Amino acid sequence: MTATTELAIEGMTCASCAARIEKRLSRIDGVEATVNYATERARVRYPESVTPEQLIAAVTAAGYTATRPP
Ligand code: 9UX
Repeated sequence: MTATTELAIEGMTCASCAARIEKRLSRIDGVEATVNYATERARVRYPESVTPEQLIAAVTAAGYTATRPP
């Protein structure tokens, strides 16, 4: 089973930032991510073995801020 979540991303200053975050998230096994620079949102599919906190940590490690909108 997989779940999807949306993350609000802060700190992107060019379109390549979105690609960098996608790559970083995709390094987690089973994760697929699309980051929209214009809307500052990431749409992420992740397996049961992964928690949303891990997704947020990966974005943080890349130098950006991620929060889960309510
Ligand atoms: Mo654009 Mo983002 O040069 O870290 S890739 S600012």
